[in-house]
Amino acid sequence: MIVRTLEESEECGRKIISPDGNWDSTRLLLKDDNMGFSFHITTIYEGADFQMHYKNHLESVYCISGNGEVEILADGKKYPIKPGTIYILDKHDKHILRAFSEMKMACVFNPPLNGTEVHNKEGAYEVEADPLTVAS
Ligand code: 9YT
Repeated sequence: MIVRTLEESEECGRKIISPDGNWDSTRLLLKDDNMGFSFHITTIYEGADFQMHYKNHLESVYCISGNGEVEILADGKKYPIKPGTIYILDKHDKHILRAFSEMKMACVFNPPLNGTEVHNKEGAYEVEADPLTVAS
């Protein structure tokens, strides 16, 4: 069994601050834990308004506190986010996240992150090639 606290995870280098100034995220569970998913507590800063496109990952995001909205670019639909809301990006949906107040989110990624990822220009995380599946 693995037991960690948010506080100790923040102090031991698991907290990543996004260079775009929109969020920070403490990655409590990562690829090297071998669970098949990663689990993060993410803070979206008040006023953040940014686009993401997780082409290489599936993500679920549960709102613990704060208010905002998520807009799906394919159809322009906007969904309010408040404590208790989960949004599930099951189709690698290109989306915009807006925080009307600071939001605390619990996020799960499949495949799991290795821990150091920040968004590329497309708002995606790169995936490392799995050495077991690379042809020799
Ligand atoms: C809600 C969201 O996806 N925010 C971006 C950061 C991400 N949750 C992460 O890397 O932990």
